[in-house]
Amino acid sequence: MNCPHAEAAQADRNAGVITIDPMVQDLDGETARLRDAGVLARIDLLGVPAWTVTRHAEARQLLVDPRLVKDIDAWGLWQSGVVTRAWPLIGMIDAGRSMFTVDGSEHRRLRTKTSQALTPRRLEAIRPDIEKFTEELLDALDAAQGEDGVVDLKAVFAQPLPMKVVGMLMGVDESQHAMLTRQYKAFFSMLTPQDERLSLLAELDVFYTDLVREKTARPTDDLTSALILAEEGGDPLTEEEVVGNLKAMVAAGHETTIGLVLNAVRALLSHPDQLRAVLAGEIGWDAVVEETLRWDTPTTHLLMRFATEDLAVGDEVIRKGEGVVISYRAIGRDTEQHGPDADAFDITRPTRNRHMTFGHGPHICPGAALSRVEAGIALPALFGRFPGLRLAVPDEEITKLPVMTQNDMAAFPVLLG
Ligand code: STR
Repeated sequence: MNCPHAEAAQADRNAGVITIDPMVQDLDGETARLRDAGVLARIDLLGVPAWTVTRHAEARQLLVDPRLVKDIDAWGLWQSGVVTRAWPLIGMIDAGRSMFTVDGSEHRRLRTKTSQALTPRRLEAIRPDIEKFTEELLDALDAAQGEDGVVDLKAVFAQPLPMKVVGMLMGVDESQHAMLTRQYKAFFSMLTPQDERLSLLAELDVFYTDLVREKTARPTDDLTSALILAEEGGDPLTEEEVVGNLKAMVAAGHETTIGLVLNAVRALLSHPDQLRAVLAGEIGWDAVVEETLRWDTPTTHLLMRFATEDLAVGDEVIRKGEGVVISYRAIGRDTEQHGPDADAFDITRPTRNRHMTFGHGPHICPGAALSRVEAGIALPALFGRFPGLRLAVPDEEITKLPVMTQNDMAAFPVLLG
């Protein structure tokens, strides 16, 4: 580029680009910078440029716009070979054919059975199982206290609970839960070398394919078997599609609910007046769950959608082939949606149920009701058993994991009281 105007324009553009920190050293600062950059912000994801949407209203529009699709083949940088499987975030997008990666009528075909299995009414049937898992893990917490009384609420409680629930739902044997937990931890961490990430994804594909074949031969009453079985006169999913849905369910069901439970506990412990009001029954646990989802969403950034034609949003234009991220943390802190104190945690906030953390439109989280049931059981049970629960370290010492898309803590050391 030797034209000075073009150079200046390029510099301007670079100046407006926000580099997303893979080490997550200042999540709130980064979220504020994204919001300040406008409705649409230009971001850099490990060297790859993308747009991100930082506002509730505009995200809501874009999430129902059929000109934005999940198909990676619509991405200019993928078509041209600039982005390849060597990019550390590729597993967040190129995740196989499933309800997570397909749109339109094919998407409905891939998703219907799963969403039907996860309605609030259907979930009532597994409530007793979730309660039982919760009680067992509370016993385990009690038993895991060290000499100093410290126990990691993440490792012993918040992490195993969602894995047990999604494992039961999908028919994944308990003996595999530790392996899956380890693999997903490595998958999401930016410290994992990319060749290792690609080989663990390949291993997971083998694991899930074997499971689907086993369920094909001997169907049981889990959702994996239901996904395999064709409806009468229906159009059955292919093996690849069942595998895709199964891995999306296990990854999503496991990872995000850990964050929801831990972030809620953390918010309550650092807002003791609000904890007191909840324990006194003045306000429901549902308020805690919704406000946590808004204020400290488990999903910081959701990758990615691609424009199939030029799209005008506010005073910017997303060009055909460009990638769009949805920045749920920024969206949860939108002052236009939640008021000037959007950065404050407040379970009495009138807009607490009007967050968009589960997304919107055709891809809206099919597990939303399940995560609400899980957190709605886990939180009261935890504080009921250990009313004196408190952090074992100052709140500032809780560190985030180096994960770009998810809002994950390394550990959550507590004293049970
Ligand atoms: C992880 C890798 C994989 O094998 C399959 C999927 C598909 C579903 C994705 C998941 C991913 C990452 C976490 C996601 C989940 C859907 C919901 C969850 C994005 C890419 C969220 O964090 C909201």
